[in-house]
Amino acid sequence: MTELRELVKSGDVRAVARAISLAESGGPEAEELLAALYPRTGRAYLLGITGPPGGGKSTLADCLIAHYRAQGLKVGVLAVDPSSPFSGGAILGDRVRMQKHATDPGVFIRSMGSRGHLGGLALATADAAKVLDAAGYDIIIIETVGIGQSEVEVSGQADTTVLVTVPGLGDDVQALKAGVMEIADVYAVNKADRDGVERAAAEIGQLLAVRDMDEQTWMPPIVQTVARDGTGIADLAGAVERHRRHLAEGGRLEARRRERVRREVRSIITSRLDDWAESKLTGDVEAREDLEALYDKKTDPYAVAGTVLKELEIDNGG
Ligand SMILES: Nc1nc2c(ncn2[C@@H]2O[C@H](COP(=O)(O)OP(=O)(O)O)[C@@H](O)[C@H]2O)c(=O)[nH]1
Ligand SMILES: [Mg+2]
Repeated sequence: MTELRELVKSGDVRAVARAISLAESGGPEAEELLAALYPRTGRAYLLGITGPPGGGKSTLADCLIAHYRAQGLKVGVLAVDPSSPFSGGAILGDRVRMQKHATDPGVFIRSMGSRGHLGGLALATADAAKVLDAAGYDIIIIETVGIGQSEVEVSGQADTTVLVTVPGLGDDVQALKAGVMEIADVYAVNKADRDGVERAAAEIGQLLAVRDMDEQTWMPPIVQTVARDGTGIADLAGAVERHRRHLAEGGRLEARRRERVRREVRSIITSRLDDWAESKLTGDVEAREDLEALYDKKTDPYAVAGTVLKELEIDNGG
């Protein structure tokens, strides 16, 4: 374990891969490793790329890898797909899209699929990012599919989040409005080689214009890109850089990171509580008796939950 930790710190690629696998499976060894690495984290910049499937997130990530590599920065990529258990088609696609960097020692690409519940994936992603951070990667790109509310949890893990849209989504802009828009710091209207790019950009602009603003509020830039040929990538990276500088002022980055790690603690607690509740209801003799009584309508769900929760000194909802 000590050896693995030292190898990760030295940036050893195979150790990084092993550490991420360990973090994914969880357990005491993983926690020990992550605890040892935690003080070394905080140097990397976390860049989230989210948006609907097929929007060009992986292709954009590929362009950004090239951009940052040209500046001599080490880049880690976590391609997260909640719908793919490990080696699903989308993840395979991500790999292919970033293939040309596969042999570059300054680039580490990892796919993360759903194991169990989404909260678990979000935690595993955060932990994988910490491993990469401690290993000395300067920029960590986290690609997530962001279409519903639940994905916000995963994409909320970045310092700067780029929301990728494409022309002709139409109604999807309304869906974006519902939740994902809140988390976007930069908009990339990708596939700008297609018709309707101006309209798509204007629609986002209109949605942004109705928000409450003051001088302190960050106005998310809207950048047009063609990830296929790299058009607009410098603009995109420039927009990310401006946001980064905005966060650096007045302790905003620090505040954002504090909130993130606080939420992380909360999801660790929530996920443990969930496991605990499940094991209580399946293993505890009294709880099972209560459940039988519940099935016979002799008690009610709140009463059963209340009895179980007494052990944790958690009151009823009132
Ligand atoms: N026409 C066009 N196609 C693109 C562009 N960017 C990506 N694509 C294509 O869109 C498809 C999906 O891209 P991908 O990066 O896998 O999307 P992801 O699912 O969001 O990661 C691929 O066939 C890409 O080649 C672009 O700017 N213009
Ligand atoms: Mg992808």
